Amino acid sequence: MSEESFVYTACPGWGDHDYCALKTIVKDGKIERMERIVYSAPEEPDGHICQKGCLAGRQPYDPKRLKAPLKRVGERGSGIFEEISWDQALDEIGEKLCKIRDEHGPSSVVLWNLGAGVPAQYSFENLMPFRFANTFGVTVPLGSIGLDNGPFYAEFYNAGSEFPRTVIDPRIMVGTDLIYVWGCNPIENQMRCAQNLVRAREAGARIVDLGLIFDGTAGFADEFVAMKPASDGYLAMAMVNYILENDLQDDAYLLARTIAAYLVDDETGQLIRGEDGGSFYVWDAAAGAPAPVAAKRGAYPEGADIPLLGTYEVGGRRCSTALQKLKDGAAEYTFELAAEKCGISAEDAERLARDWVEAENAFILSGYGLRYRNSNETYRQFLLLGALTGRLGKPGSGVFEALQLQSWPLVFNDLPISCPDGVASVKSVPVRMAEWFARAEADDSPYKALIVCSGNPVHQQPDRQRWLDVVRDMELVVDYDVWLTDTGEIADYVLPDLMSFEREDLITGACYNHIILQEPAIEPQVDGHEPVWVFSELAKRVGLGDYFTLGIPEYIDIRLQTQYPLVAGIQPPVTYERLKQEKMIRAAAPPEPKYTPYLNPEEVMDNETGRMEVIYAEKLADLGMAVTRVLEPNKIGKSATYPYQLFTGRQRFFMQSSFTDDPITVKLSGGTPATRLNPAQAARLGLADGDTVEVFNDRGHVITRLVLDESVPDGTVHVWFGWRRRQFEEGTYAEITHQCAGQDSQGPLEDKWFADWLAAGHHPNPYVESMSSLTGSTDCYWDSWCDIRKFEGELTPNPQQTIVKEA
Ligand SMILES: Nc1nc2c(c(=O)[nH]1)N[C@H]1C(S)=C(S)[C@@H](COP(=O)(O)OP(=O)(O)OC[C@H]3O[C@@H](n4cnc5c(=O)[nH]c(N)nc54)[C@H](O)[C@@H]3O)O[C@H]1N2
Ligand SMILES: Nc1nc2c(c(=O)[nH]1)N[C@H]1C(S)=C(S)[C@@H](COP(=O)(O)OP(=O)(O)OC[C@H]3O[C@@H](n4cnc5c(=O)[nH]c(N)nc54)[C@H](O)[C@@H]3O)O[C@H]1N2
Ligand code: SF4
Ligand SMILES: [Mo]
Repeated sequence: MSEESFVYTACPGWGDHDYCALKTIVKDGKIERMERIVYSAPEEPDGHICQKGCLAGRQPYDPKRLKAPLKRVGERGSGIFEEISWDQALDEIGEKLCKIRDEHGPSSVVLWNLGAGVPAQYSFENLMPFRFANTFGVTVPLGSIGLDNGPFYAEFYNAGSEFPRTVIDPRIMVGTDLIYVWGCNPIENQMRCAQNLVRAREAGARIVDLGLIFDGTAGFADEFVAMKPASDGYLAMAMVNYILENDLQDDAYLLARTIAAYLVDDETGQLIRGEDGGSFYVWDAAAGAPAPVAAKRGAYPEGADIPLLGTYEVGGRRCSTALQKLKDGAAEYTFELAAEKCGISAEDAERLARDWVEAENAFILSGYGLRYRNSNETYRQFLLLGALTGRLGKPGSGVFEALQLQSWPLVFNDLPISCPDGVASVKSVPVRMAEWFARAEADDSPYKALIVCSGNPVHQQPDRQRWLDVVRDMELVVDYDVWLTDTGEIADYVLPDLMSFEREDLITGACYNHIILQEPAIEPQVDGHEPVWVFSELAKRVGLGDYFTLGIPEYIDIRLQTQYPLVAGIQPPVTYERLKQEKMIRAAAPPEPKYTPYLNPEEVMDNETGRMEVIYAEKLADLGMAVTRVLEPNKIGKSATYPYQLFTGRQRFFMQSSFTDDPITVKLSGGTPATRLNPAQAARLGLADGDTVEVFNDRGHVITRLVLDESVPDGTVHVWFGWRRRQFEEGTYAEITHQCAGQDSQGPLEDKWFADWLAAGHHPNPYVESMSSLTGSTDCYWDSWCDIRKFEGELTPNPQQTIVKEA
């Protein structure tokens, strides 16, 4: 009998932001089972594995996997393909790319690469498409725009930087007194968070879930506060008002770490600056005069008595402190208004505010469940609640905005790989989504080819019909995936990638402070290829072969040659060879404290003042948004005929559109997709459990069976996200969800954000600076409204049923 052995694998459910490395147990050349990873001390107890991770080892053997390159033989979208060889596929794609480039220029080729669901997203799955894009000169729609944006906006206007701010170690919650889970569902969606929520509660924390549907986190929490959609800002601002009205803010913290005391010109809305521009001003009550504070977190004048509130006269102009501005702006947000807008009682609103202030230690744990146009400001308001109470960076307290649960952020030397000619010579052309759509929808669209390397845009970037319209007249559509997705169904060529179990790569998602080598667990189960091979072969055929001569070990060594101290400080230095021996190596991260943004009280922020600016974002003054306020959501499609909020949030057994092919996860998810409705609402509409219903708006429809469910609030129609179009009776929710980051959902505020980001010296191209793709947009899937009725017509099953022609 042969022995068991093991390798490490990036979990195919990686895109849930848990970034787990799995221990893959292998025997006789087959995957036996998945186990939790055992890290070296001090992270040892933190490796975990969830139900999806346990099932992941089935996936390589799934009969529905793409087995060989496919070429469309019927009409585009007819779903009729034949299997072809890799040589034929790459030769034909290469030839078409050359022709399109000759006739229309390289930027007529569009590359879509949204790493959200791909393991490991900080890996060759990203780096190789970037290298190809940046040398070929493709157009890059700012692909991930419209995804997970609010926290990035909030951090940019607070601290001037994004990535290190949205990463947080969930273990810091253990030992706190109070946690407001506000707009996310970690118990079902975020296993790292879930296990630490459980530990936090065991250690005495009270957990309150503020949410829309009664989800798994609501069931786990000590209290569920049922919010109306997109209303959260009213409660958050009422809490801000309560704190300032009752003088409950943490003055010492605000003075030291924020611009609360800085003087703002009442008329222009700009901070008062010294003539040289290198300093700002605060009021010195002892001297009865303004006093300068140097830019970049200068010290306050010695002996000065600096008020945080008040209005003063400086050089004949009326000025107020930033905190005074906030106090004035927040005054309209009463608990009564919050009660009316959020659908809770004023007493509850006040109690939530009081508890937040009075708890010794407390967290707001938000995520990505606020996908409304107005939620960028909501995230700013969460930060504000943290800053006012001195909790950003205070051990035992804090605000999680995003669900980017890592440990210490690790940065690798990736630019030489993604930009082989240097940043200045990068050829790919970034275009903001709304602009890309406007051009692509025009009769004389400049875009002739679409290559999808990661992601499933036809399904995830609705509204779907607009994608179909854009793609219809293209000369070439290629999809590189593991499964035949909704996007693959409309492609001309579908190329099978290997799964993470079959390829070598570096796992760098700061998996609890470890750098891990992913080694193939098994031989490829299909005629697929990993991205280093695929892009090297494609590059040869379009005259870029000279850029693609290295192999995986060489690329890994380049990545490891980073100056970033937590990697560069590892002794002896970490190399591919060392990783081959040791498999995992701990970063030079401190054992304590655990990573949280704002941890260092002396930190100088990456903005002009060097202090947190969440109190008053001067840059937004010309739009009247320097002091945050509650914006209205978009409600695109809402009219007298579309009265219901459509909610298509995460499903615990699917990872976006992944895991929707495994019969076990499909069965656990109910077998077929359903629309869920509150029983009282269904009764009013004359609908019964098990009816076939049509959910629709002016963009499209979806037909499913109806399930009555108390956990869905009145006024909401719920369909789980993830199901493929061919799994529905007819249509799909992606038809009714409105286009993300499209023309309807972007305005002056988003434009300003993008402009400010560039003005701060950032690169507009996500293939150079990855977080740039998150700027200048808002999340807005939930701004979709719909109606629902019993379906009694004839079902015409989804036409794009896929048939692979027998060879
Ligand atoms: N209606 C609705 N729409 C949404 C959302 C929602 O909640 N509701 N959520 C939005 C959010 S937050 C996100 S992040 C996006 C997600 O949007 P996407 O990233 O487009 O979603 P995924 O389904 O994860 O797509 C990843 C694709 O990568 C493929 N894949 C998996 N492993 C590999 C691999 O090893 N190699 C290759 N080449 N491909 C692989 C998967 O099969 C899948 O087709 O969706 C957004 N769209
Ligand atoms: N199992 C699984 N896990 C995943 C994913 C997956 O597909 N499957 N996807 C991953 C990705 S890319 C992302 S972005 C995250 C998203 O994870 P989450 O941030 O948790 O997002 P959702 O599940 O979409 O929504 C969470 C909750 O938001 C609440 N909500 C909706 N509207 C409102 C509102 O107006 N106010 C308040 N207070 N609450 C509201 C709903 O009650 C819902 O249960 O999940 C990640 N994890
Ligand atoms: S939490 Fe996510 S990454 Fe971790 S095992 Fe589960 S599916 Fe995989
Ligand atoms: Mo996401």
